[in-house]
Amino acid sequence: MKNFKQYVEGNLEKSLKDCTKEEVYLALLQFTKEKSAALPQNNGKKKVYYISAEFLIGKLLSNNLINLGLYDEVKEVLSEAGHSLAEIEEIELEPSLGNGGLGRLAACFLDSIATLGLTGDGVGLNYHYGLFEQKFKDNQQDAVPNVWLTPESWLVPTETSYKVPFADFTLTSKMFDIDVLGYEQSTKNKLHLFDVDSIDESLVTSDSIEFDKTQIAKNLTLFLYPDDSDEAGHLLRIYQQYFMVSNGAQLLIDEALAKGSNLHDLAEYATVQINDTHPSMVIPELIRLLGERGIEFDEAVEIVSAMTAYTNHTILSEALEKWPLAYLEKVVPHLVPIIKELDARVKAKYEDPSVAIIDEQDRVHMAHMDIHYGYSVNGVAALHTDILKESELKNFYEIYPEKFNNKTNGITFRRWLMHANPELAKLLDETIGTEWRKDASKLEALKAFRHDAIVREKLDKIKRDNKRRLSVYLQEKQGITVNENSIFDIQIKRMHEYKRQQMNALYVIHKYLDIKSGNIPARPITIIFGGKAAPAYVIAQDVIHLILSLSELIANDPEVSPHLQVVMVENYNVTAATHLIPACNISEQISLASKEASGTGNMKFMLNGALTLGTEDGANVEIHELVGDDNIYIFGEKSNEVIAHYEKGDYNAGEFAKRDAIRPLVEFVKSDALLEVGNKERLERLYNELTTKDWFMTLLDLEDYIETKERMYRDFENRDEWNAKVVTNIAMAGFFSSDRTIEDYNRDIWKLN
Ligand code: KOT
Repeated sequence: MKNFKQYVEGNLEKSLKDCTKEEVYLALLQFTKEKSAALPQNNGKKKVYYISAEFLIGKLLSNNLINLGLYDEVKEVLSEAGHSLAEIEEIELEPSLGNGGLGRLAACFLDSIATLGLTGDGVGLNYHYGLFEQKFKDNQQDAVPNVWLTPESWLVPTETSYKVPFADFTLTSKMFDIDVLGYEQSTKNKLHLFDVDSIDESLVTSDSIEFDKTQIAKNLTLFLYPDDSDEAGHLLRIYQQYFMVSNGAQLLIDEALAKGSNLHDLAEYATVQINDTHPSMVIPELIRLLGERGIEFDEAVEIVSAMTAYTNHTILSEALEKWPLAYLEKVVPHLVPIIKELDARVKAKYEDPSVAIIDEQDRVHMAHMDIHYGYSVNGVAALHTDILKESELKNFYEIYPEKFNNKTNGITFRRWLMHANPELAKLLDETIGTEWRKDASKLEALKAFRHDAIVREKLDKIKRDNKRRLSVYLQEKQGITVNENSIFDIQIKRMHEYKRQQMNALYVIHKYLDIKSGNIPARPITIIFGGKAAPAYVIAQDVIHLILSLSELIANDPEVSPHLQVVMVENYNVTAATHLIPACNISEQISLASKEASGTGNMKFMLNGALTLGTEDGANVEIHELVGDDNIYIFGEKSNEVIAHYEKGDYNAGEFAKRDAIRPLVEFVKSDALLEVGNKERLERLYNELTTKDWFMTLLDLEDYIETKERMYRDFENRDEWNAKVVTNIAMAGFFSSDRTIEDYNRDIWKLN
């Protein structure tokens, strides 16, 4: 096939040199789509359907060029013609079809399924607007609609269409596909995104994410996770979820029939991974569809139970879906008798009300249905799975010990190393050979270079270059100048109290007051935050406000600003992450122990040579085990201690707030100095929250956090020692390749050939 230069010059009838950036981008998109269209579909007998409300795929151009093995060639051809691939990439709009970890994990998994040559497709919804775009105004978050769909995108319309029945109408779907390429694989998979053909984008104005939630045929796929603070919002979510799973189930049955299934043997052709409970209605829907096709109820239950597996991503009780039966009656009345029958069978067998599907208040516990009627239940990190077995889902574990298993999360090294940090990838090639690109466990060979002065020196230079690049990016994007010689301390993730960005903000106050009192740090410090807060989550908005207010206060204080800078990156997303992570020295993973199921940012940072400052939570525990005590900075109370506090109810924020080391920090939140740049209502509310409730125990770990971070900053000054730790972290990161995770899923759960 022609190379890119010939392709452009043949198609556009002008030289690559003379093309505008936009012309190059469109040509490159077309070129890449044609290359991937030419690849045959993976077509094993059995297929995994990864059904998920979110696929946070991010930009695809570089990703696809890397996987096609064309990245270096295209980069060179472009550069010879005076273009930069990095600039061309910027034109692509990021599909933000997810909130955070759960959606990004789904995207990494699709990459790894294809890379391992397994037959597996994603099934989701074609949201017309991604997660809202975050803008800062008056030190507060403003949420505006986030357009990503343009006439030229990676979506390929298909002829596939289904009828999806609801209580009072039937919708016709249309399936769009995105090719999913594996790394240097000759076959591909698909991400199927379903849409309704009657959607009406005019319901949305450019400056508000509010819209009429009642016109389902016009709004069903408009937004990812529409606001659900009222009943209409809840109902819309149920409409979305059912639309997604009914399409997925109909597709799965059609594809199995086409391969020769007689439906009695459906589980030999398909297995469904239910990505948290948003797709749980796939269980009653498959039973219903099999019934329509002549299979008796008992047998249908048996078939479906042999082909559905559930992944739990959180123990936060407010995130565990429990739909009122009355809502399901309003939206999908045809599923209700099936769900009631499934529940009746459980109740006949087990008296324990805690394992019922329908509770005393007539709410349907979606996870309970998955556990009783699926064949596998997995958590996403060792500690998380243990907590599920020992506390959250203990009663289920006692009934079905054989169903429970752990699958520690992973990340694709194609995006998070090869693309995000090409210099580091090159250093690895030169130092340990290129095998790690196909087999991440080979990274361990780097350990032998822990004391190699040249390797350490090179790592140091790569980090400095990445800091410079990040600084240019922040300058262009947000007009912010950062000091490249400072230590970069980064916390990027969704804003949530359990993730404790507020603890990091209290550290900032500590450091500010310390500098004010004359203690100048050995090296300037840049503390970077990034993350969106759910529009209805008031306290999370207040924390953003605190960070932005601190940032302004410090920037305007000439005594402090040379030594300390606080940056809150606007509209943090996958693209921003690829710029931030390679430039980081300190990776903040400071959730309250037991609350972060796994985390995956922690893995990306480690792989890119940052050291972790973290609690013993989620996958931090496994990072700690792999690198050892000397190569990670752990602080705070352990998960069993935290769980005991909740059980005994003995955590008292007010007591902690009175301590000498803590009082000045929390008092500063509502101080006159801060109120000059901040909003009284927000800051006072946050102060009250921290000093009276503090449900996620910020103050419990604050002193230990401050001490540990100070120790880390000191250690950074011994750069040889620091870089030895960096080497160990990179060397041990191979375990967190999503290729390993997917091999585990396939071996234990999917069992594809
Ligand atoms: C959101 C709503 C309901 C249920 C679960 C979620 C959820 C969980 N969204 N993201 N997560 C995160 O999933 C990641 C991938 O497994 C984890 O690494 C992370 O700890 C979860 O918070």
